[in-house]
Amino acid sequence: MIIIGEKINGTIPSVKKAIEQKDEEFIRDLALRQTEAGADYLDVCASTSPEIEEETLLWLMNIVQNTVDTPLCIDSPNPLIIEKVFPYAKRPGLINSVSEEGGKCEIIYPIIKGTKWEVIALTCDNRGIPKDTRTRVEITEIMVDKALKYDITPDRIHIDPLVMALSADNQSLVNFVETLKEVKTLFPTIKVTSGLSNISFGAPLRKVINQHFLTLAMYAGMDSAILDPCNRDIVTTLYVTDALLGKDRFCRNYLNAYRKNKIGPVKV
Ligand code: THG
Repeated sequence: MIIIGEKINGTIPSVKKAIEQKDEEFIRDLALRQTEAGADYLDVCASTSPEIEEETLLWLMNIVQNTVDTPLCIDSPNPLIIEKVFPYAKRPGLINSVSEEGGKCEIIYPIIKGTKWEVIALTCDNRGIPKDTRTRVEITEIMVDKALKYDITPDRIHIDPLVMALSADNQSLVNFVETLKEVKTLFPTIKVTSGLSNISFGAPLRKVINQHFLTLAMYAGMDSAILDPCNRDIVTTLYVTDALLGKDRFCRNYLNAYRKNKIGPVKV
């Protein structure tokens, strides 16, 4: 599993405060802890007012890059902001995100053409987030076709099928799995990704739902996920599921993580 660490995000109240107070140490600590926990990418999302988003994102990116070598996942709803901060990234990472909404692919694809950058592509368009699998697959095909025009191959694309809240749609996971399967049949090398927390919106015991979603999505073949790598319960789920899926020979990783007190209840 490719882990995208979610914690440097201005929608989280403590991070919002750190951004307002220009608390570099707080951001540095999040970069270090998520890297130590095994994050492959670090999501950076300013989530400020549009006027200061560019400078805030750059500030976050620079702190992360001066602290760890972990590649960035540049997260903004505005492709023009991504275009502006992109030249300041020191090494190839992930763009979060494009979609079929408002010409995003046309802005982002040219800037990652000929690079090793990968991109998260959301299956939505100007009509919004589709309720059905079929439209999600159709939007995927459009985004992949466009990417090929810039020599961006499917293996550099992480499709995010935008999981609905289970409380709003009881077929949410079922649709996610169906989309994943169909997208992978069409494009065998493509990656499928998801945030963990959308599924549990509006429900009690959110973290339990997120954990079980992770297990089922991994079983279905999800390749990457945006999650909190410092959450011990999630880390436990990751190790256990990999072992159960036969992806951990002799359960070596699982046993090592247990010995190092990284999984299960905290031992004092
Ligand atoms: N898809 C894509 N990008 C995304 C999302 C997605 N970016 C934003 C969001 N969804 C993923 N990021 C977060 C960031 C923080 C939290 C949830 C999603 C969050 N964190 C809690 C905190 O840090 O306090 C703790 C969570 C935990 O411990 O499990 O709530 O869907 N492409």
